[in-house]
Parts: sequence; C-alpha cells; structure tokens
Amino acid sequence: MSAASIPQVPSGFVALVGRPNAGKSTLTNALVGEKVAIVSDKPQTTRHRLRAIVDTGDAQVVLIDTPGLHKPKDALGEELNRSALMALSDVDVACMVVDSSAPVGGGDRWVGAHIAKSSAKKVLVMTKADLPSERTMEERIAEASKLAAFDAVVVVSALEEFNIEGFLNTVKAMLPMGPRYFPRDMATDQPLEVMLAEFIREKVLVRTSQEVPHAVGVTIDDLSLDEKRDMTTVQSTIYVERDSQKGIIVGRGGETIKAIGTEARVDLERLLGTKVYLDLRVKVKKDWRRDASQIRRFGYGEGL
Ligand SMILES: Nc1nc2c(ncn2[C@@H]2O[C@H](COP(=O)(O)OP(=O)(O)OP(=O)(O)O)[C@@H](O)[C@H]2O)c(=O)[nH]1
Ligand SMILES: [Mg+2]
Repeated sequence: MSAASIPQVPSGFVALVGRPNAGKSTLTNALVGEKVAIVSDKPQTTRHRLRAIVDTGDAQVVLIDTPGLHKPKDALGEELNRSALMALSDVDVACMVVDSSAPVGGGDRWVGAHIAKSSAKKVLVMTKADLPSERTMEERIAEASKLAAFDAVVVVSALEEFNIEGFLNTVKAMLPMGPRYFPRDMATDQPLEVMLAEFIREKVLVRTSQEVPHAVGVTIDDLSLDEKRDMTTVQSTIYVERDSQKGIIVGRGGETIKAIGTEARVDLERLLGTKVYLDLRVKVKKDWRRDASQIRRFGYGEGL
C-alpha cells in the first residue's frame, strides 16, 4: 500500500491523569468496552502506565491510563508519580479526571497545576456522576474548572455507562488527522505477562485492607502451555514486605490465598484463552517499595 492510500482519521493520544481512586481505570475499561485495566476501591491501584486503544471506525483514540498522582511516601510512590506526569508530555489531549463524589481539594489543585503546564488540549472529566446531587455537581464543576484553562468539560459515569460516547466525541474532535497508531482490533499494548500479574494483584487488593494492598507486588515466574489439555500452568509469586502481611494473604488454613487464586483464574483464562492451573506462592521481600532496583524488577512505573 502506498503511503498516500493509508486512511487518515482523527488519531492520537489522550492521557487520563488525576488523583488516586478518581475512576481513571474504570473509565478506560468503559471506553474500550472490555476490561484491560485493573480497578479497586484502594488508592494507587494502577502501577503501570497503560495504553488502551478505542477504534470507533472513523477515529482511533489511544488512551493512556496512569497511576494516580499523590504525595509519595516511598520510592515506589515517586516512581508512580513520575510515570503519570510523563504521560502528559507528547499527548494530543490531557484529561484531568476528577472524582465528583468528593470536594475538590489540594490534591486536585496540584494535579491541575501540572495539567495547566501541558501544551496539549485540555479536558476536565468529572467522573462518578451517579453519586453527587445535580447541585453539588455544578458547584464542583465550577471549582475544578478554575484549575486549568480547559477546552472542554465532560461529565461521565463509567459505572452506569453515562456519556461515554460524549467523552469520545469530545476528544475525537481534538485529535489531528493521521494514520492509525495501532491495529484496529487491538485493545491494549500491555504485555500479556504484565496483565496476568496485574489481574492477580487486583484480587489481592480486593481482599485486603489498610497497608497490605500497597505492600503487594506480583511476578509471573513461568508460563507453560500443555496443548493436548488446552491448559496453561501459570507460576506466580505474590511479594509482601512483612511476615504479618504474608499471614494475612495466606489466611487461616490457606483460605484467603485459595480465594485469590480462584478469582484470578477466571481472568487469566479469559486473557490466555485456555484453561489455567495457577500455582501461587507468597514471599516476603522486606521493604521492597523503598528499593529502586526491586521496583524496576517488578516493572512498576517507568520500569517498562
Ligand atoms: N459510583 C461510581 N463509582 C465509580 C465510578 N468509576 C469508578 N468508580 C469506583 O471508584 C473506585 C476507583 O476506581 P478506579 O478506576 O480504580 O480509580 P483510578 O483513578 O484508576 O485509581 P488509581 O489507579 O488508584 O489511580 C472503584 O471502587 C470504582 O468502582 C463511577 O462512575 N461511579
Ligand atoms: Mg487506575
């Protein structure tokens, strides 16, 4: 095909940036129409900047879901912030994602200051529209609108699939014409092993609380396919920072780890397209979040 015949459509990169828990990954999944990003009610769920592709036939929107921007307490937190802020450079549209169920606060102002510096088109995205009253929403939009010179404001509820089309139409209109960046049927460019590890980590997040979710890192150690049985054996390790955390994840009589494994297997089978035997173990790696080389080993933040 000659260069001249490659179809030109609105095509480009759209970063979703905001505080932890704002709903960036839930919105990403709603836009893609399948679950590519992990989600939980714990802050700092996302640890990998993730590209997700929404091809509407007449346009291609490449979303960049990012770790929530927060006040870092350790090397991991610093790395996650760096990774999220990096996503703001070189995108066509920078979306500031704000949780409309909470008052606009200092954290949002800090995120806004970074968005304001971006040379991209700017969109304020108010998420979780199903939660606040109309009046509260209006007040919060007014507050958040002051944080940067936004080109558009969009209100969505990813949970109720409200105005997902509206968001897409708004950003599509801001993209330059060009060739597609990715194949039309590709949902994400995230490597399979990373996705497997993340979906396992998601199940740990859902089942644990307080400091445990943040102390968890997951590696995929081996994948082997038995074609005859259409079965993939996945060996994976859940790392924590303390013996006490290991005890929580294993649970009484191995109850919790068993439940994590059962839940993760459903997602892993979907991702791999085979039956899965999941061999999960739990190990302690003391204070790994403070150690840059360990963070790189997990591939979190900029590690990939
Ligand atoms: N009611 C309601 N809850 C939502 C909506 N979108 C997200 N949530 C919830 O908000 C919580 C956080 O969602 P995530 O998508 O993981 O948030 P995030 O911004 O990706 O968070 P980090 O990855 O930690 O930065 C989850 O419990 C979601 O179920 C929504 O539209 N309505
Ligand atoms: Mg997320």
